[in-house]
Amino acid sequence: MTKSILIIGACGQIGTELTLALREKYGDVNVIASDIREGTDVLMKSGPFEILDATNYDALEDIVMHYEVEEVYLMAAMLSATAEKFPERAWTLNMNSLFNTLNLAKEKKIDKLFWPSSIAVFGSNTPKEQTPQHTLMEPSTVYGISKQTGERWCAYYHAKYGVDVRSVRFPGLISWKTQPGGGTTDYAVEIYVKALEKGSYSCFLKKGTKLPMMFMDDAIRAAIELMESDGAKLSIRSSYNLGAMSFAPEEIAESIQAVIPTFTISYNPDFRQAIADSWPSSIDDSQARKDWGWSPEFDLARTTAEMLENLR
Ligand code: VAH
Repeated sequence: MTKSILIIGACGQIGTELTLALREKYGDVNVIASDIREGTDVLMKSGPFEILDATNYDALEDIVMHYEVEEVYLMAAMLSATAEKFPERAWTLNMNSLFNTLNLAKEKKIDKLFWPSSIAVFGSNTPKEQTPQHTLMEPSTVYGISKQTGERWCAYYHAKYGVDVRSVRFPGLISWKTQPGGGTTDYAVEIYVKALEKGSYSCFLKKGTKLPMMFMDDAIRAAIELMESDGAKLSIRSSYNLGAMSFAPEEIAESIQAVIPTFTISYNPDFRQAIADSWPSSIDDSQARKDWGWSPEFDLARTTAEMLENLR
C-alpha cells in the first residue's frame, strides 16, 4: 500500500523540488501539495493541491483526514532575512505550524513528520569550523531562535509522546527550479542568475564570508533518505547537522569564471552580513553519516555546471 504524503509549504524553494521528487517516487496522486498560495505551473499540474494556512489546525486536520495522510513534510517557514523585518509573524508561522503537526502526530493522526532546521540555530560564539552536533547555540536571529526552539520541541515530543519526528539542519541551499525567498544565503542563487543575465553580480555579502552550502538535489535526497531510514538507528531527534560543501562568494565567482571568463563580482554588504557572520563556516555531520549513511554528491564545480546549464 503506497503511503499518503502531505507537503506543507510545497511552493517554497525546498517544497517545490521536494514535492516533485516525492511524486516521482511515490506517485503523483499519493503526494498532496499545500501552501498559502498556488505555485509554479509544473507543480500545480503534477498532482493534488490544497490552499492551506499551516497555522490553522482545523484546516490542516481536515486535509490530513480527507486524504488519509500518513507522513507530513513541514516546509513552511519565514526565513532569516524576512524574519528580521517581521519578528512576530515569523514566530507565529514557524512555531504554530510546527505545534500543529507535532500535535497531529501526538494524536496518532499522522505517523511520521519531517521538519527542517537550519545552521541558523548556531550563533557567533559557536565554534565556526566543523561545528559539532552538540555545541553552544546562542542564535541571534528570529529565524535561528525559532529553529532552535523548534528543535527542542521536536526532541520533547519524541521523548514524551513517542512522536516520530525527523529533522536536519540545512545549510544554504542552491537551486534553479524555484527562486528562494528571504534568505541570507540567497546570494548563492542570485549570482548564477545575474551571471547569465548581466555578466556581473553585486553581492550583498562581503568577500571571505564562508558559509556551509548544499545543492538542492542533495538536500531533497537527505530529507527522503532520513524519512526512509530505520527509526531505531536515529540517535538525534532534535535535528541532525548536515553538510556538503563550504565556500565564500569569491569562490562561486571563480567557478563561474571558469565557464564565463568575463563574469565579474562586486561586494556591497547589507544587513544580511551580520546574520551571515553569526553562522558557522563549516559543519561536522559525522553523526548523520554514522546513523543513516548520509553522503553528499555535489561539490561547487558540479553545482555551478548544473546551475548554469539549467538556468541558461
Ligand atoms: C536562510 N536559506 O538564508 C536559509 C537558510 C542557512 C540559511 O536557513 O535563511
